[in-house]
Amino acid sequence: MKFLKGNLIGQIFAAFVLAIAFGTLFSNHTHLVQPLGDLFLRLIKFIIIPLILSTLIVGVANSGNVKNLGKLGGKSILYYLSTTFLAVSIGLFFAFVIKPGANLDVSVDSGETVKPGETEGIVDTFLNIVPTNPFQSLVEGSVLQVIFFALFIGIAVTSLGNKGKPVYDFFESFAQVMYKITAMVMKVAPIGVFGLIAPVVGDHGLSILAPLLKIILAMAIASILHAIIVYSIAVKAFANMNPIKFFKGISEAALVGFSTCSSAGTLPVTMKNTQENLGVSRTTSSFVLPLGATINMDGAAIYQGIAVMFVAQFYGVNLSFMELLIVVITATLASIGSAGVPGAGLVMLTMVLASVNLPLEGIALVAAIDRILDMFRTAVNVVGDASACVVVDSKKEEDEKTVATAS
Ligand code: DAS
Repeated sequence: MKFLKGNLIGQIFAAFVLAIAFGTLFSNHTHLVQPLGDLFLRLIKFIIIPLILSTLIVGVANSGNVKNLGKLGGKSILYYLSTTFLAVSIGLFFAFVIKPGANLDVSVDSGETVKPGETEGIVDTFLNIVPTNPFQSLVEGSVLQVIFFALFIGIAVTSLGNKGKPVYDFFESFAQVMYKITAMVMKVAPIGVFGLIAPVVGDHGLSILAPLLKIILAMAIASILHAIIVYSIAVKAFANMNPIKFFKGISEAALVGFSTCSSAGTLPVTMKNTQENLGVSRTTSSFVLPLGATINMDGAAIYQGIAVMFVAQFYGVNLSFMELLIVVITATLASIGSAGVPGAGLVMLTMVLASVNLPLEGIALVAAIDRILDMFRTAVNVVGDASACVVVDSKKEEDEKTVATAS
């Protein structure tokens, strides 16, 4: 047990194993440990808004000018759309190969049809970024509006020069306080992970899982291969980073995302990992990560591809190439309008199924195991956001180097 001392990743893995054992042996009593998981989730959520606000103001003030920020945002969104497009395609491919929905012996309980979810349209998503009352955005925890608010404060602080320095100094020390709190909260992560995972194991006995094991398998394989192939190539090609260093560096956040099913809730850990383990600048991580946690969902996109094929196979529908293309485009765009919270992917699925006229009742087939599929979705979303950070941060340095040598 000595090797676990100070080894947070080891402790979290141990918590996973214990949770699976506890959930299997005491499936009727796992609700007793649920509060431990809920408490941990609340602890990391309370950090999000003050951490994003303080680090982004300081980061933007350090970045120097609006042009830099525009380039940062543009590169981030281009990277997000490219990897999400790839993710849906990979999901469709594995569902076609594994055929999780073919010859499935389960009945659709039509009474359980999931209410069609609404994710914001693209225009509304971008319009809603502008806060009408920044203090309300802070209170309500609207991540994109807080980003917008922090961008303007950071730019104004820079343009004020010495007059803005007191504001800069305040938020600089506030950011340090928030990083310290994040580190303190992470010390209880293993207990939180145990309290989050045990009830899921207890609730999902083999009777529920057995008929749907193929879709869980398809989701797991597609998620792992998407992360290994796409993100390894991206961090190596654009940042010349060793993929092993990348995955090791982001493993804490991936595990927290897997346990909490909330990439927004995992933000403090993702920011901590990308800065401390992957050398990403605070400017990039405090801008790219909150943006990514809201509009970049590669894991959810993989899930769309798999779930649409699953439902089509279950109902014996053969999707045409054009319909598959519509799925890829719809899922890529829908991911922009969904928040990084539990179940976001299921909400997106209603839109993607409707786009190719597949019965929404098919959602009831996967709703029962959505929490397990969401674990894989969220872990990929978190790692995908971190890979965007590494890629965009390195490109930024290269551009700065180019400018420096040119001048
Ligand atoms: N749980 C979502 C997230 O936090 C992912 C999803 O539901 O698709 O990223």
